Amino acid sequence: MKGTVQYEVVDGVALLRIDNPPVNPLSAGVRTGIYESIDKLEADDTVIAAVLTGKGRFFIAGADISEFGGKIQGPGLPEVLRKLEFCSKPVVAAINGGALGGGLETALCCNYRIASSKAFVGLPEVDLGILPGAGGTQRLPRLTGPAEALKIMISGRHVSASKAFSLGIVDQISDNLLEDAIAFAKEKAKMTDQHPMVRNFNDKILEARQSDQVFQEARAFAAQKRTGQFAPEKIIQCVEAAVHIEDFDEGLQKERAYFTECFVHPQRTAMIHIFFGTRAAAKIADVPKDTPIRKIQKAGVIGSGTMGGGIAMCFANVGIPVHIIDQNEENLQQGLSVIESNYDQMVKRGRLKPAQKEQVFGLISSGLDYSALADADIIIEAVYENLDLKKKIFSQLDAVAKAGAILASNTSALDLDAIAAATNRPESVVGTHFFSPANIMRLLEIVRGKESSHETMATAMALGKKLKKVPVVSLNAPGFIGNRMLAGYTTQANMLVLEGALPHQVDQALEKFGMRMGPFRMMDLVGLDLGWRARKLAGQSTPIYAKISHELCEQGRFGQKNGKGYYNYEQGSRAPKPAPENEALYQQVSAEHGFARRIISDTEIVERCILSLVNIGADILAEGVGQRASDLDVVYINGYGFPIWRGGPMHHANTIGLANVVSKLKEYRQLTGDNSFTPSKLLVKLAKEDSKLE
Ligand code: 3H9
Repeated sequence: MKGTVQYEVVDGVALLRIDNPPVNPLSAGVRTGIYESIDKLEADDTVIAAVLTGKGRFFIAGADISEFGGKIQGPGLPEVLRKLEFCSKPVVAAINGGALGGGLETALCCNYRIASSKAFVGLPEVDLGILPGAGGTQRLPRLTGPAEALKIMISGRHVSASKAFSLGIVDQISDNLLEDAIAFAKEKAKMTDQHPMVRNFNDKILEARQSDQVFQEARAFAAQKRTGQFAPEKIIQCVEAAVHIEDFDEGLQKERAYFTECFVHPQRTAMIHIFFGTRAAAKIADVPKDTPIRKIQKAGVIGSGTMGGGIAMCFANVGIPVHIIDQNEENLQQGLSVIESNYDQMVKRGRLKPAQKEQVFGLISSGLDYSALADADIIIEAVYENLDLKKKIFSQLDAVAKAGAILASNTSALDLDAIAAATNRPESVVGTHFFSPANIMRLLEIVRGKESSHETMATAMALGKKLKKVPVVSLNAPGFIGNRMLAGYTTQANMLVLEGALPHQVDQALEKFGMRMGPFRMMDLVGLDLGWRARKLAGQSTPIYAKISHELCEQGRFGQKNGKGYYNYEQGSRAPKPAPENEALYQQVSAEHGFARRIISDTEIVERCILSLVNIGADILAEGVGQRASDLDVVYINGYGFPIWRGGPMHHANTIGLANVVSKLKEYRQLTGDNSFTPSKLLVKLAKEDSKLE
């Protein structure tokens, strides 16, 4: 059984230390250990109280997610917590670090809670498609009141020790945790009164019976932040039960029933797939775990445009000084003022204190001279996409950067190996493809050149995590992972409009499927003129799928930037309004290119767009450009607004069955004559074997 609980008696107090590295989940060995320790301390007359704590960085990170769906060994968590809660001797939770999910629920079954100032708590089950199923939905509202408890559970956010103290979740903060907890336990053991049990705290529950406004607010919050997800409504129903059901144990039973509903729901499988997929994505199969990682203590960024500025903010936000270089003072000042106004916005929204702004902004320096980057540990180039320019920059960087410094390119489209060849250190060159806005978007594609060393790759992955990104590796191939898949998706969206759908219908169908933003809203946001201008500059003809977009640009409709594109936008607003005036143009372009416009169903829209992602994704896997199917899912969820509760496009394909995917692709090839629907060989093979994309 995984995990143990160490038992020691210190001065009449049983000290129970959970030992299940790295994060102390409640695996079978831990549950058994707690259960048996309670028996032991109950039987020992010399023990007057107990302290429960964790070894390492975590108190307890929750139930052991890797056990989900398997056969349960040892006692179940509810049974263990009941034993803990009804222990006849006072139990103090000494929360040494993170207490998440079942970890916080365990602490809530102790009589008292003391936390170190570095500790944090939370009930993030919602991120796994489930709800706190070990009493959290019934106990937390009794301490914080239902409104705060609902916010914590629906957002899944971590709550700092000081905030937890102010909300009444913990009783004390201590920087001398174990000593204080033991002394506190001894003191409490002297009490003759009954020790507090959270189940008996009813004041905040009774107060909440007066009005159901908190539930209305929680439903509005869930609809906005967790669109399409099943668990949030169940969390709300659990808290309604906590408020309205007199008998605490009956409330627990309700919670159990709702927990089971979530547990058997496909969203749970999808979201746990993403939990493990995100962690798997951070690992590179052939790069050993113990590969040395270079320290990144100073960074450089070339280019102070939108991407460069956003990337610089990522470093400053985690305390790494960063120096930005641009080719002239005017660009630099403009770039810095955008960065500063981003920080000012954060201050305005209360996400940053003014003093913190000074501190982070103060970590960003700038200049025109490359020599200032001589002591940087990594330099990221983020200038516009022009291979010759990038090669020139890399050769200059190679000359000034110290030995061992990593040179990275933010290119989204160019050949990294050609860029690396401009240096004498191709082993230290890597792609770091950030997504816009770089300071916000979590996805980071780490592009592996043919000579990028293990050390460079391991360092880039570790840096991604440090910058609070989700790093995913791609080989150096056109479009890498995300944009290559996106091209198939947007091509289909465009073709659907040529064939008879309207942009808002395509957007609505895909948004109903769960995409955060339909493709035409996205194209309007990015700017329709980018492709149009690039093609004009290169003297290229317009591909069929871009014919409508081309005509819109010819009419001066560039998207949000000038208030009209596929949609219309009012001054200063990003809300799309229908643009019926475009419909004649759609009809005209369709007719000119031989399309007889027809009524297209929402099902066809979703299947053609999403299956295109899947089909290209399968080629990416077959070519080894992406390491695993879950990496592609992680890319799509973190970079392209794919709904997490569907587990990403490849998981979605596995869910509907690869044989169905293949037959649908063939059906659409037949219908449209479009060979891009020819099923990927990998899909055909896996469908024949009745297996899955992995
Ligand atoms: C729950 O509690 C249900 C109850 O309400 C009811 C039950 C009846 N289990 O993320 P990291 C692994 S649901 C098993 O890289 P970090 C993780 O896979 C649970 N394994 O580190 C990774 O393994 P590997 C509610 C877990 O420092 C390693 O630990 N709790 C668990 O960046 C390191 O993880 C949650 O939802 C787990 N619970 O972040 C918390 N947690 O090295 C989920 C982690 O082999 N966990 N692992 O790849 C997290 O949010 C983050 O992992 C945490 C650490 C913040 C803890």
